[in-house]
Amino acid sequence: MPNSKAALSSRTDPAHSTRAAARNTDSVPASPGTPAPGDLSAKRTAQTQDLVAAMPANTNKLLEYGRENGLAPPLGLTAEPASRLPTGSTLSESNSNDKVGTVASQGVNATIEPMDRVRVDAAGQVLTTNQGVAIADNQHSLKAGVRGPALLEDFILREKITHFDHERIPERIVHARGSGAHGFFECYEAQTAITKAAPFKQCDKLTPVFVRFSTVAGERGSKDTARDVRGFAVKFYTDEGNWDLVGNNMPVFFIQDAMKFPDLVHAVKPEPHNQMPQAASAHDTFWDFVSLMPESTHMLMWAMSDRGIPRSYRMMQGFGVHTFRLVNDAGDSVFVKFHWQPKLGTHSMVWDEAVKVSGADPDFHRRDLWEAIEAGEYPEWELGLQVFTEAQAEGFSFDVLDATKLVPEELVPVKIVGRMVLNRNPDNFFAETEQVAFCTAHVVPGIDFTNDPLLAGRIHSYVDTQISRLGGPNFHELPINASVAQVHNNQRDGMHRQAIHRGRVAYEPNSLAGGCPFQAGAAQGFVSVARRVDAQESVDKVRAKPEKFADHYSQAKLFFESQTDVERAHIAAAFRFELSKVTVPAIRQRVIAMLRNASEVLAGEVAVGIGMKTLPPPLPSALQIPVIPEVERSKMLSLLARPGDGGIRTRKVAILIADGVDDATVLLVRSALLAAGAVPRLVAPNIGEFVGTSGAILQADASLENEPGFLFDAVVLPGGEAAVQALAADGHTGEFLRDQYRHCKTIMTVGSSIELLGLFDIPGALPDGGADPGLITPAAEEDLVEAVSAFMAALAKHRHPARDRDPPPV
Ligand code: HDE
Repeated sequence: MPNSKAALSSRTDPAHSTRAAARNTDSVPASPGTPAPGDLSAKRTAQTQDLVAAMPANTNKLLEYGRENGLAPPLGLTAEPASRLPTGSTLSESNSNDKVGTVASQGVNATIEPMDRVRVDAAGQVLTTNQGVAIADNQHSLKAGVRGPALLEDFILREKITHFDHERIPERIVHARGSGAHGFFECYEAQTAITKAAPFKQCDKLTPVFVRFSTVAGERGSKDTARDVRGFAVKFYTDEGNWDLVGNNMPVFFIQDAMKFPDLVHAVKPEPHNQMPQAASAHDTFWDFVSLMPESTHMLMWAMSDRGIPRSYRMMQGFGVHTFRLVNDAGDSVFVKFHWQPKLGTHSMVWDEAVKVSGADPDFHRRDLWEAIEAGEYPEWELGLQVFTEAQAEGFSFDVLDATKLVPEELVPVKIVGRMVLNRNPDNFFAETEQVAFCTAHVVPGIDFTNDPLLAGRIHSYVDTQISRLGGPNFHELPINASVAQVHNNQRDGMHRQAIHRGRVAYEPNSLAGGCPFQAGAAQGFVSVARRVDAQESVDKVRAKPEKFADHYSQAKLFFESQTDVERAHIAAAFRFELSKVTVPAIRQRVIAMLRNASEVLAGEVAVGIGMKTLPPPLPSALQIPVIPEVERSKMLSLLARPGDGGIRTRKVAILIADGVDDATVLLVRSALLAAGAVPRLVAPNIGEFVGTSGAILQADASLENEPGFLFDAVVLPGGEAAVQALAADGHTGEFLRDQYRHCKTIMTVGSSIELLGLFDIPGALPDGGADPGLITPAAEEDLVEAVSAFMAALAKHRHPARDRDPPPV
C-alpha cells in the first residue's frame, strides 16, 4: 500500500470529508467544507447552508400583531438560492426519460396549463387498456372453450366493466340538471376607481369564462323546461385567480338565512316517501314550507312569473343576488349588485308550452344552447353593476343584506361595464360541465363579501359539497377547475393528487426553500375588507335578524305591480296551477292568506281559480313599523322591458309541406328566413322527399310526429291544393296549429292553406274582432316578399299576447 506523504494528504483533503458528509441524509459536520468541483451533493449541502443562513430570523413576526398590521400584511420573507440545487427534491432529477420528463420549470405549476394538456383524440389509434396495452379483441370475454365458462383472469374485461361500474359520481344536491359553455368576458372600460378586480383592470381586457346554467330542483336527467329558478354560474379564470359569480336568473331568494336552506331544499325536492313529483314545486311540502316562511313571498312572485319558464338560457337575465363589495387599490369599498343582461332580450315560454316541450324534448334548453354555439350564433350578455355606498344603503327602506330584496333600478341605476360571449361548446360533458365546481368562496382581490347571512352559509357550502361530489379536496386540479393564474402553496396530498411538488419544503415560514412560496402581502394578495355593515351595533353573539328583514311583502307587491296585464295573468295562473296540485286545503288557505299581504287582486284571482269561496284573513305581519317603499313600480322588472335587438336570429320556424306544396313559396320563405339568421325546417307528415307544384324535390327533415308544433317559434303554411288536403287529413296538423295559436306564436298561411285554420277551429281574428297581429294570411297572388317581411317582423315580437286568453279558446 502506498504510504507517501502525498497519498496521505490526498486522503485528508477537506473536500473528501465534505464529500462523505454530503452523502448522508441524517447528520452533517458542524460546518460544511468547500465542495470539490463537480461534487453536486456537497454543493447542495453548502448552498442550502448559505440559503438558510440568509434568513437568520423571521422579521415578519413583528408585523403579525395588532389590528393595523392585520389590515396590511407584509410581503413574505424570501432569499435567493445560489442555484436550483438546494430547493430540489433530489439530485437525480436531471435524469430524464419518456415518462418522467425533465426537471420542473422554475416557479411553474404545470397542472394549470391550458386544457390542451389533457385533451385526447383517438384518430388512427388502436384500442388499449388503461395501462396502454393494445387490445386484440374487444368483442369477447376470455373463456375456457368457445362455450365458456368465462375466466377470472380476464383483466381486460374486468378493467372495462369495473371502470364502467364507477362512471357515475354523486349529482349536485341542487342544480343537478345543467348545461355549460366556454367563452370570454370583455371589459368595456377600466373600473379601477371602484375595483382592482382583474377582469375590470383595463378596457378591452379579455378574461376566459366557463358558464353553467341549470334548474334547481330536478335531478340530473330531468326536463329542462320545469317551472323553476335557473342557475347562472360564471367562473372567471382571471390572471389573479378564479372568481366564481354563482348567481340565478332571479335577483332575490326564498330565504334570508343559510340555516333554512336544507329545509327549503327538502321541501321542494320530490317528497321523500314516494319520490314525487320530479322537478316541480307544485306539491304539498313546498307550499307548506313557503307559506310558513312569508319572506319567500317576493321570490314566489318571480318563480311563478314567466321567468320560471325561460324560452332559452340565452334569453334570461342573471343576477349575483347578494350585495357584494368592490374594493379598489386604496382599499376603499363600495357595495355592488351584479346583473347579466342578454343581448337577445328576455323571453319566456307559456306554461302549456313548457309542459308539452318537456315531453317532446326534455333537453330543450341544452339543445338550444348547444345548437346556437355550433351555428356561430354566440350568446352574449352585458354585465351591469349597481354600485352604491354604505351610507346610501343605510337610507334604504330595506336591508341590502337581505337576499329577499332587490335594489330597484330607479334607486340605483345599472351601469354596463362589459360583455360576456359564449363561443365554445365543451368537448366532453362529464369532464367539463359535470366536473366544474363553482364556489362562492372563490373571489379575487377587488371583490369581497358583505355580511349577508345567506351568503355566509354559501361561502362554506360550495367547497364542502365539492369534496364529496368530486371525491376529495383536490377538485381544484381538475382541468376545468384549474386556475390560469399560478397556484403555489403548501397544501399536499389527498385523493387523486395531480401535482408533483419539487423539493422537501411544505410549510411556511421556511428558509430551506428560500422562503418560497412566500405570502404576497397586502399589495398583491387578497385582504378582506375590514369594515362591517353594522360596525356601530353591539357585537353580542346572537341568532337573530335585523328588524328590516321583517318586511316580507313590500317588494313582492312592487314586483307584482310592475308587471304588464298579461304577465300578471300568468302569475295568477301559475299560483292557481301549483295550488291546485296541493292536496291539503289548509295549505292552499295559508298561501292565499300570505298573498293577500302582497296583492288582494292576485289573492282573489287565485282563490277563484282554486274554488275557494271565502278568503282567509291575511297572515299576521311581522313588521313593527310600516315601511314606506321608495319605489312602487319599476318598469324594468317586467320581462317585456327587454325585447332584445328585434331580430329573429336562431328562431325556429316550421314550414309545413306535403306532396303538391307550393314549392316556389317554400323556397322563397326559406331563403328569406335563412338570410335573416332564423332556422327554417321543412316539416311533413313523415320525413323524406316531397314533390312541389313545379316539380322541385323538397327534403323534409322533420315530421309532424317527431317535431310537434310547440317546439317552433312560428309556422308557415305555404299553400298548394294537394298539400293542403294531405295536411288536413293528418290530425297532427291540427295539434300543431292549435299549439302555435294557443302559445301566441306567429302563423303565416299562403293562399288556400288558410282553410286549415278554419278546419282546425283557429280563430282568424282577436275575440274583439280586431286583427290578430300574429296571423299573416296573404292570398297566393299577393306580393309574397312583403308578406314574408311582415311575417318576420311579427316573429321578432316573439309572441302576440293580445291573443292570450285564460282559458284558451282552442
Ligand atoms: Fe346554491 N348551492 N346554495 N344558491 N347554487 C349549490 O353547490 C347553497 C343559493 C347556485 O352550476 C350547491 O356545487 C346554500 C343562492 C347555483 O354547479 C350547494 C345556499 C343562489 C348553483 C349550494 C344556496 C344559488 C348552486 C349544490 C343558501 C343564487 C349551481 C352543488 C345559503 C345566488 C352551480 C354545488 C353549478 C349550487 C348551496 C343558495 C345559486 C349545495 C347553502 C341564493 C347557480 O353547495
